[in-house]
Amino acid sequence: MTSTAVAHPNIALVKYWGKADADLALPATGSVSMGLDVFPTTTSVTLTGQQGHDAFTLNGRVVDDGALVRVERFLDLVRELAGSDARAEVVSDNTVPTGAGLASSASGFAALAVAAADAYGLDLSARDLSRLARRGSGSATRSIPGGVSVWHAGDDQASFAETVPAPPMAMVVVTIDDGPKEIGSREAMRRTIATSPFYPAWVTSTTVTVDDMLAACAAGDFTRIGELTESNALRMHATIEGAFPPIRYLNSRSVAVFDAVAAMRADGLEAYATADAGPNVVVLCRPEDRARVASALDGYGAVIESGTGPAAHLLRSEGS
Ligand code: 2P0
Repeated sequence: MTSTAVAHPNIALVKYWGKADADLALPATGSVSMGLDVFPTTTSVTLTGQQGHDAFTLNGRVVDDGALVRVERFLDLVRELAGSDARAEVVSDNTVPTGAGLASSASGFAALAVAAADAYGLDLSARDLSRLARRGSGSATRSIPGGVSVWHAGDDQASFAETVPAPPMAMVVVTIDDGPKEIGSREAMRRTIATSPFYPAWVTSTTVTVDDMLAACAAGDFTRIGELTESNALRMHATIEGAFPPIRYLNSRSVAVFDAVAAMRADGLEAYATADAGPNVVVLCRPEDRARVASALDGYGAVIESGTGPAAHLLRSEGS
């Protein structure tokens, strides 16, 4: 039995930064994101029935380090739900630049959740798939639904993501550096919570921003969505920079893109910048402006345009 699923990354308009419960992967606040239609991850899960370990191949290479442990722990959850002890072979093709702050774990664990649930014979709702993906990586919760989605804070049952009404939007991804980041977001979140004096203010302000963002999305107010997006990203980076020892993900070239985007707005081209746990910058714009925004940012890094992406879905389910 082989099940194959595809999922896309998402970029948060209101960021997730910090857990309320690490074991259950419950976030300290809600978050809102737009799913991309570029950089898909395609993952196949085949039950081998063998004892011992699961096997994991990523982009043609056998993985035997911490990433395998993370996949095995995730599959343990699926096995528990399915009442199975069968081991699995996971083969994944991830077109996101791994570790570059573009949430490769989001599409990765969303595709794995859909494929593994099918392979183990679980018939999960979209909500329960989202809750399952959450246990692999927080941001994967939001890669289960398509379009613009909200990931609710709450307990294990209530913390899932779902699509919300929003106006048509596009993003331009400016990849400044596709190498692995110096400090992963999981560790960086822990350090931020433990040492940044700004963290409590991040939690209270982001809780308000989630509601403001959902209202702006429902109203189709692109300008407000953009303003909230850029402000929330800068607040997240300020909070992270307040950690000790400090963590700084944005470099001078990232800041130059934020400046270029501000200059676009001054020229009447509405665009807003955001950035995750790495130096790359993602620019939110109206769909009709994406080519102009992309050409204005050519030269700052590798530029890729994206529309709003689909929900994670099963591609094939083949019996052996
Ligand atoms: C986000 N990020 O909302 C935020 C903004 C990065 C910056 O979610 O520990 O890989 O697996 O739950 O999902 C990256 O964190 O962390 C992330 P875990 P994850 O997209």
